[in-house]
Amino acid sequence: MTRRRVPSRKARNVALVTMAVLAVASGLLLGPVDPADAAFSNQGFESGIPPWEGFGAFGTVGNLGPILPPEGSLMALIQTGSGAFGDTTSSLAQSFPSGLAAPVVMLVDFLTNEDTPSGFNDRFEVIAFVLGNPVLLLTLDTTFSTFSSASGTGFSKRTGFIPFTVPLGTSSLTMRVQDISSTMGDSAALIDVSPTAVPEPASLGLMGALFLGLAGAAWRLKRIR
Ligand SMILES: [Ca+2]
Ligand SMILES: [Ca+2]
Repeated sequence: MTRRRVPSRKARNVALVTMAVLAVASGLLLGPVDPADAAFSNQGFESGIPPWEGFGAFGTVGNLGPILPPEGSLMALIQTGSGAFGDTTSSLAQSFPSGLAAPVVMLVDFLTNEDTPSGFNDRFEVIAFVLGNPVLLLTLDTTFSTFSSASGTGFSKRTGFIPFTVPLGTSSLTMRVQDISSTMGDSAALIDVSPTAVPEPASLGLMGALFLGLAGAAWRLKRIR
């Protein structure tokens, strides 16, 4: 009498995780990258908007009242007032088909005329596609964020500049500001690149990518159980 040996669940799980990690790592290490497709141009808006793609009300400014660009002499401004799509939404986006070769630290200052908190939960969001998956990198809103006075800016409150990291492997980046429930009290975001970005060692970036691979594999395992 013969018995077919069935791999244990643990062995199958280990194999699945290993395959996921190897797939991510090989894609990063071996995939040919055209530098032009991986380039993140005009990060700090010093040459205006292009190649960023704007939607709604967007532009560059040298200051907003007393607020100056953290880097260079220009920063981007997107807002929910006049010119916004549907009078509610504006965004800036850029894509990098081969994936960013290095992480980039950006800064955003979210400003609003809404009460904080209020039922009109205006928000700013950063959405990236990283290794093919959508990732919400940052949310600021009028309910949960911390604000201080923004006198002289045309807005009543601001968060001050808050950093967020656009990860290695990002293929597209979208930053969006949105009115929620009402178009009366407007909100805006000032955006620039961090002037003091500390280059992340490549090994740390790779670790981050491997972690994403592991997280994805773990999620898959949970699903198939
Ligand atoms: Ca700048
Ligand atoms: Ca609003």
